[in-house]
Amino acid sequence: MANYLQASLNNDQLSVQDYLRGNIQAGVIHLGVGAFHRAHQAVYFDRLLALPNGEKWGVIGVNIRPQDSEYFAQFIKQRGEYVLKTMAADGTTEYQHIRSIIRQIDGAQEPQAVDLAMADENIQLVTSTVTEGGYYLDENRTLMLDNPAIKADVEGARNTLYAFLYAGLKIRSETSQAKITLLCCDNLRHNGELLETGLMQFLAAKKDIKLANWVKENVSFPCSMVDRITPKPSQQHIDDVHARFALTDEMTVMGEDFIQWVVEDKFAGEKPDLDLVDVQFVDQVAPFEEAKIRILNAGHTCITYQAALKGLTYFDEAMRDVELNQYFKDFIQQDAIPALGESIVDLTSYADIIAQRFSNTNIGDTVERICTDGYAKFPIFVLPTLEGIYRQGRTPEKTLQGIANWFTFIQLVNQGRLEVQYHEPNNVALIPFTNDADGIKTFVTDSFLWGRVPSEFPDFKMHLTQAIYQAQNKYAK
Ligand code: CS2
Repeated sequence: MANYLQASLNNDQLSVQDYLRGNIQAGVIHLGVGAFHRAHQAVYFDRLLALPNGEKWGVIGVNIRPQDSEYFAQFIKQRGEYVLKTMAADGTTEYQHIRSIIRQIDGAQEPQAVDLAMADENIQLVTSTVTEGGYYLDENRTLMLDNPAIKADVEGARNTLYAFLYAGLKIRSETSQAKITLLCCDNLRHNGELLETGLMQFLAAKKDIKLANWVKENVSFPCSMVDRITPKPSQQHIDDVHARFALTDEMTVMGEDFIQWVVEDKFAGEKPDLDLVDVQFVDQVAPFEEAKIRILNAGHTCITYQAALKGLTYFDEAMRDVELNQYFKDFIQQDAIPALGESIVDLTSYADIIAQRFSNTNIGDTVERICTDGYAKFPIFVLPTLEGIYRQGRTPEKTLQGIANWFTFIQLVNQGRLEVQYHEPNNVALIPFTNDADGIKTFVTDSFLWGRVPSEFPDFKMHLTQAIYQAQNKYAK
């Protein structure tokens, strides 16, 4: 394989941050090295490493899922180096050689190596992207102790991030004692608080009071909002990188040019100077995360199943579809923004920017990617808008439409009537919805999805049922 550094030095299209990789020390562990991490947090750290005193913030990238071991082996083979391509709506394209993940550990194969790394007092920060469903909390923020993965982890297995945090922090508490920050980077509201409550419940289930007390004293859990649309890298993209730079890079990623990271200023360990590379440290992340989750993520979620039902492949096609474009505007203006209420974020301008980002024809983000994991996404992204509008005494028509289209999508996928692949880690939870006799009834009363709405607003069940009939008439005849 061609040498990355040579490629970037020889080809002025491939930019590289100015630091000697050999001088970099690890200060961060990241759990869950998917495409999003490689296009987001790893990029910020890559920039930080090039600044004076930045060299102690190298990242140790950790895989925690056995099913990703093969993929991760390739990342190890590439020594954690890869090319990031970013594409602006006006067609401006950049290629960057990212080198911040200086060490790679496959935790699914070598869990003890992760524990030792976490015990190292030079590690100040553990970041995580393990998907919204990867925290195993129910609608009451209760850890799903009956879930087989969590159950096994309480007994000593290594399925979830909790098992890794438990084992690593245990050694750290017994050896170095140094404080540490656990920074959740998944799209969950109050994500830091959720990670904290999940971990504390896990420690309670392990009956490890000593470690729980240590965590209370020595660990902080800031909230954060992360943003960059990161499509799944296509084969065409991999081929492009190969042709351009003579690199066989199977870990290359692509994303839009926009990037944002807002972090609550609450570090127990040393705080990296990420503000020097445009990370926003704030006292309250909530207004930023609410705006992002309810406009961007919910916008994606409410449109994508309709786009799939219409047979569209790319998300920007949905934004060019007259009906869906209008739907997005209506959903934002009638439901999402009114439910958000007062905000320090200028919500109208924010939504305009999101509309432009969604319309970027150069990123090739797929409807299929955004359809993934609907069961975990609706309660996080969409439920607050649903509830907020009912609370204002109105009917959230556009939100109901988005939900109804998801239901119809589930049915058609189940009947094998849609081309698109549905990647749904919670497939089991959807089975009752596909039952002809009472599928709709089960769906409209599901408390994981709709929280208190069915009981507090009895009309909801009828409204959603009607919206489902309409969607079925349109798409499922
Ligand atoms: C998308 C996100 O799949 C989804 O739910 O809304 O992956 C979205 O692209 C990112 O959160 C953008 O930061």
